[in-house]
Amino acid sequence: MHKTILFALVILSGLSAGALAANQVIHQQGRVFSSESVTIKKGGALTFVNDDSIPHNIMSGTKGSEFNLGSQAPGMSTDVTFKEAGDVQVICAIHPRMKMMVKVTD
Ligand SMILES: [Cu+2]
Repeated sequence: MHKTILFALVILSGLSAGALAANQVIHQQGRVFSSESVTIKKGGALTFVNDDSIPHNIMSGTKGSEFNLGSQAPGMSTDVTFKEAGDVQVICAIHPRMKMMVKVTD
């Protein structure tokens, strides 16, 4: 009896921790990002998903927050952590019209 209750508590707490840690998800579909602008806390991460049938190449040249994921195949999902506060311009190196802003707050 006691063991059963403990087991249930472990499962419940595991689920709620997972829900709290869930990243905002940015989709790439029709060669656009699903959001033009998102706000996250410093140290937080976004999950970028490629829903297109072509590769994308997400990157940023914003000073202090530079990154380049390289070619992201269709169906792939990649997390990017933002460690510096400020506005980070995120683009696709393949499709110049794909742009979004990540506002990273302290
Ligand atoms: Cu692209």
